[in-house]
Order: sequence, then C-alpha cells, then structure tokens
Amino acid sequence: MLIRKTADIPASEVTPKHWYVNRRKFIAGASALGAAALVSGYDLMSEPEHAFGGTAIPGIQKSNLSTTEKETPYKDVTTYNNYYEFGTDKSEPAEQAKNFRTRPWTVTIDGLVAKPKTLDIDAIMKLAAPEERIYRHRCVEGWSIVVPWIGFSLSTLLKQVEPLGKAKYVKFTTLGDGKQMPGLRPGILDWPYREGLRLDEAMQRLTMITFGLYGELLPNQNGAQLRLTVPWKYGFKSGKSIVKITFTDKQPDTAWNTAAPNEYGFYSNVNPNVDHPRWSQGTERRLGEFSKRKTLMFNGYDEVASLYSGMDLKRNF
Ligand SMILES: Nc1nc2c(c(=O)[nH]1)N[C@H]1C(S)=C(S)[C@@H](COP(=O)(O)O)O[C@H]1N2
Ligand SMILES: [Mo]
Repeated sequence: MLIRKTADIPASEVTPKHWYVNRRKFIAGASALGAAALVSGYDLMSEPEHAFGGTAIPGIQKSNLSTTEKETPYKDVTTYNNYYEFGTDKSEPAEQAKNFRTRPWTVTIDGLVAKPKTLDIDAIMKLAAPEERIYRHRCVEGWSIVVPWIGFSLSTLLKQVEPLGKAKYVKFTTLGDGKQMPGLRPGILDWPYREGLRLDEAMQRLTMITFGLYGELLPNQNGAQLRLTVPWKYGFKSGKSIVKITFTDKQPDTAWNTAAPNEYGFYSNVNPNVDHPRWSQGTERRLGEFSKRKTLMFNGYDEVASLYSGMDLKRNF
C-alpha cells in the first residue's frame, strides 16, 4: 500500500456459477449427505497436498448477516489481491502463491487464556457449521468487493481457550516463511504480517474466521488456510494465513501501524470522513464496476457503532 499506483481494475466476464461446476476437487454429493459426510469430506481434504483452493465445502449454511448486494465476480476476487508476502502487485499473489503449502496447518492460541491450545485446521473447521456470509469488504486504497466468505464467528474459536478477564486485545500473527513467500524481504514490511483487534471487536458476531469463499476452500491468494474477515474495517485488518492468536492486555503492534503510523491506525474502521493521507475515503470503486459509489460509515455495518461510542474516531483512525 506504500506503493503509488493508479487502480487497474479488471473487468470480468466470468459468470458467478462457472466455478461451481468445474472445480477439480469437488466432493461429489457430499453436501447432500449432511453432517457425517461433512466430517469425512474434511478428512479427505487433509491429505498433504498443495493448493486446496477449489475444494468444495459441504454443508454450508446461509447466514442472515449477508448483504443482498451483487457479488463481485469470482475472477476479480481471486486475481486482484493484496498479499505482500507474494508480491506487491495486485496480480502477483494469484501467480506466486500457487505452490504455497496450506496443509498441515495449525493455529496456536495463547497469551492471557486459561487453556492455551494448538488446533489443527481440520479441528477448527469442525467447531461449527460453515456459514456463507456475503460481506462488503473495502480496501483503504479505494476499491471494494462483495464476497461470499465461508467460515463462522471468530468468537466460536476464541471461546475454546477460555480468555482471562485481564485480556483486552487479541493479536494475530501470520505465517512468515521466507522459503515459500518470495515477497518476504526486508524493507517492505516488518515480517511476519501482524494484526490486532480490541477484544470486544474480536468477539463481535460479524468478525469472522474464514476458510473459504464462493463455496470452496480459500484459494491461496485469498489467505488460505485461515484468514480473518472484519467487514467494517479496511481490508488490511483482515490478516491472511493466520498461525497464531495471542490474548494480551496491551494494544498489540501491527505490521502496517509499525510501517507507517501516520497512515495506518490501530482501529482502521471504514470512515468516509477521515481521509488517508494519499487516498480519499469518501468514495470507492467496486471491482468489476466503472462508476464510484459512496463509502458508508463502518462500511454500512451500523451495528458496530456502539463499540466506539464516546471515542474520537478522527484521532483513533
Ligand atoms: N498476511 C497478509 N494479510 C493481508 C495482506 C497482506 O499483505 N498480508 N493484505 C491485506 C489487505 S491490504 C487487503 S485489502 C486484504 C485483501 O484480501 P483479498 O485479497 O482476499 O481481497 O488482505 C489483507 N490481509
Ligand atoms: Mo487493503
């Protein structure tokens, strides 16, 4: 995001359903067989292989938290990415993350908790029925997307470790594997990519731990095997390839806040009234569309406003 570039947004002619019929690893019929098949479906997926993106997730439930806005074409969502570990150009992650190993994948949850745990991705995915939540997602650079993410509330995962009363923040650490991530060079960001939320933000029902999109396991470029989705905050708060979640009593440092504290605040709530030094936040362009639309306070997720009552959101940007 430190790089100045005019947005080059691809128009897409992909029909929303194309991906569903010809995914190479579609688990035939599994979705019709209910929860038991769902579990064995996941076990099938745990064979040590590269690039699981494209594997259909069985048993997905629709969420009433979804927007009814038109979904951004799959092709745009999976070829126009910010994921600096795999290059700073929007087209690079789709290419350079192709052979990224997403299995085995574990997430350690530690810090101020009664029961620290390391959980395998298969165990995490079984904690709750996978939900499809169609969320708006806005990048601070001025583009936005509407994506049917698959996952469930982060709170479901966090409750597993019994957070202590002293815990006030949650820190997310993502994978920093220089052998697999060609973008992991000094001078771009201080690696590994780190993010953070206040505990009440992390427990808010919209905050999602995400392992799929468009009915499939996440493509590598979208953050496989596990990412965060925080729809009322700018995209960079939604860290990809999460391997560790730590409960703390102090506001954690984050990769972007460390790199440019005057540009990227800890909160980073979508706010059309507070411009980024280099990008106006008043309007946005949805990938695949030409005209701009107005950006909404909290990206239109009004239910989170109470988390910030009494706070100066210009100062706490
Ligand atoms: N680990 C990691 N997570 C990341 C980033 C990154 O560079 N590295 N980029 C962020 C930014 S700026 C955005 S806009 C979103 C993009 O998510 P998407 O490619 O799925 O649309 O991922 C966020 N998560
Ligand atoms: Mo972003």
